[in-house]
Amino acid sequence: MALLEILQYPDKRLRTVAEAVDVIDDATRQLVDDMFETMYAAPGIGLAATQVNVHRRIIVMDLSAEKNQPLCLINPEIIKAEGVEQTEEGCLSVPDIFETVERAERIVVKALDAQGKEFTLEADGLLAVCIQHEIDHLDGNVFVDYLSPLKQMRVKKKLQKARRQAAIL
Ligand code: GNR
Ligand code: NI
Repeated sequence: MALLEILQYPDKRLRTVAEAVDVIDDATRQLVDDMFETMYAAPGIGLAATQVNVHRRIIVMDLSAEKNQPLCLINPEIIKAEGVEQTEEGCLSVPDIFETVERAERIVVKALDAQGKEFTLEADGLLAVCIQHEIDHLDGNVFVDYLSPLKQMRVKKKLQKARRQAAIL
């Protein structure tokens, strides 16, 4: 097990489009384990491989309060989406920034689990939001991209300031 480094916005590597996984081998399962450990330690409710600079289509999530319901999606595909919902989102790659984003309200997603078995999942609420947020990462997108240019500039300034402060302390 290992903790992985999480890329920080606006790191250009977050713009990489991840490639589909074709073989799920021991190294892939090791990566999934390390991603879970990194997500739980952060702590976060989801993590995309893109955020740990691995550009393959792998997502881990756990929305349970007890942190005992790990969910791994490999090569996820949204096969149905309906409705619109606004939710306040955050991101481990954009620390301490929370902004409202519009997403589909209900989705059906098809993916492989860590054993390579295909499954479909119907999701709404925060789970649906999180899946869409993570698939965005795999496509090189960050939730900040949905904000107005002015808000995006403010987010960048706030993150710069926080990093300057952290460097001094
Ligand atoms: O931990 C996270 N919380 C969160 C809250 C609202 C909407 C999306 C998320 S995902 C985020 C973890 C993360 O950055 N995943 O990419
Ligand atoms: Ni994120």
